[in-house]
Amino acid sequence: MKKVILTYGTFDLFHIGHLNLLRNLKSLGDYLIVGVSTDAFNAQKGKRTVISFEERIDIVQSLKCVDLTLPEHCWEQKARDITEHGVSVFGMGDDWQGHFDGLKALCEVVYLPRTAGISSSALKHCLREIALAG
Ligand code: C2G
Repeated sequence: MKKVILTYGTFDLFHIGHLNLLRNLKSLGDYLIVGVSTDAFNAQKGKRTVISFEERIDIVQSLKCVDLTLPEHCWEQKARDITEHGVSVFGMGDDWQGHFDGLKALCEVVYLPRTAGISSSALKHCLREIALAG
């Protein structure tokens, strides 16, 4: 019986913080499912991405530690995904600490340490600085 792990994210400008999290989540089980936020959902989150959904999900799906990707269309789909895929553990980085404790009724919920010093927002800022410097 495989132990299924589930997480979600935007994964814009994919970086080592994303990879560390996905690797650490995969180490908790045998099968990692990653929901990637669609562009429409990011607009709802108030997040503008540099990389399109199609390219973001393609990058995540290509990772050795990822077994399945699915589009994340809304906040509410998590419970259905957990049930549909027989998820044992739902995990996020600890910047989300406590936000998804309501899912503890369905599966184990873990929040793993974020990788310090890297974020998509910081990368976007660097790109902007480089562009301005010409
Ligand atoms: N992350 C991390 N370390 C970083 C940056 C991000 O561990 N330096 C983690 C975040 O905690 C998150 C995952 O990587 O668990 C994806 O981060 P984002 O792409 O920023 O995802 P977010 O916009 O937080 O969307 O329904 C949940 C949302 O879709 C999460």
